[in-house]
Amino acid sequence: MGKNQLPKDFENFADARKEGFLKIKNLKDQGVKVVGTFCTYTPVEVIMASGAVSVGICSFSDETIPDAERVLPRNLCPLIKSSYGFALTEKCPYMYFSDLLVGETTCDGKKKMYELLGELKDMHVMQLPQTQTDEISKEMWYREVLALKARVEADFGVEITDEDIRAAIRLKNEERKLLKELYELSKACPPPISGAEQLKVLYGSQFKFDYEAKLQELREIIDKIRQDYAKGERPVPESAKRILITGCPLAGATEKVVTAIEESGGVVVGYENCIGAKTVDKLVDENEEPYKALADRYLQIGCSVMTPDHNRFELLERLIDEFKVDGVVEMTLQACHTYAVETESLRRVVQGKGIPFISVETDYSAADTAQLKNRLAAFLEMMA
Ligand code: BJ8
Repeated sequence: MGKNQLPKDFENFADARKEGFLKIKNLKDQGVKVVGTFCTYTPVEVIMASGAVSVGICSFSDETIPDAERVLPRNLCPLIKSSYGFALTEKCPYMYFSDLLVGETTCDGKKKMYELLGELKDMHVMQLPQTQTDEISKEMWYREVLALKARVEADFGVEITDEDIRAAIRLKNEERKLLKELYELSKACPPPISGAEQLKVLYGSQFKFDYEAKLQELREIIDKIRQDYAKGERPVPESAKRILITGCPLAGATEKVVTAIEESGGVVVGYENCIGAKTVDKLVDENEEPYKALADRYLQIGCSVMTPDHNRFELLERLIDEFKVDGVVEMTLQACHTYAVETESLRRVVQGKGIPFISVETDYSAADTAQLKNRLAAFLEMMA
């Protein structure tokens, strides 16, 4: 298939969240259980192994923030307000159809919001340690993974066998390998796809619930991109400055950051955040005891809620080298203290590699779109 097919394929992923609404309703009608999740630390393989479907809850728009602010303080991260607002208003079909919500004690705002959310929906909170290397934290997280298994089994009246969990781990690993293969295409100079296109696939793939079909679609889109590039298609100019994005989760309203970069002569080659490399960079060990392997892999995710947060910096430095990055843009959400405080350590790491760095703070409104555009355009111009 030729180049003309690709934009349609990207749109197919971009539309996945909306199209998933109907699919999730159909699954519910067939008696399939739905589990809503909020964070990359959730070991979704446990949910998959129970026969339930896991889905990321809507939290990327300002639509429901005024409703949330009737209960929550205004000076709170928009992601937390947005998720809670979607539960209050029942405007997120994924939240509405969820039989169970699973959250983790990540940042303070989120864990306190979960207490209120638990009044509206069935909620299971995993106690996430705040450090990643000591034996007590590892043991605690392992027990939390087992507690999730017990909760899902009890709520859904199923028994997760060893075979079930191993199969779920294999399937999720296959998805990780394909997503990684996809974003690693952007190691090429110039990259074969824009950052906006990469984001469509990374974000949209979360809302495709038929795993076999999803893996097939990912395989096809990767092959098409490769073929077009081999034929000489160069949709991104060689002169575009190669940008790596890091920071808070980015999608929906905050895509304005990607747009601002790519309309100012840059190209986003990678995402070191929860929409990108952070979630897929490492596989779960298929040869270990499954719950131990899950606990080990998930606890090592780099995030500013951990102290210290070496794993974030290790991944970031690796991506800077592998993707020949010209500049790093950090996006933090308003009132996200852990990322905002970590910005200084991050700045030192990035500048230590001799790479320009900028951190921009935003929210889910469109009010700062022009200002973001000016700041990021100036950042890119400085690199020219
Ligand atoms: S693994 S990044 S999804 S915690 S909600 S910390 S923005 S103040 S989202 Fe996150 Fe898991 Fe980490 Fe990823 Fe800040 Fe807002 Fe808290 Fe947030």
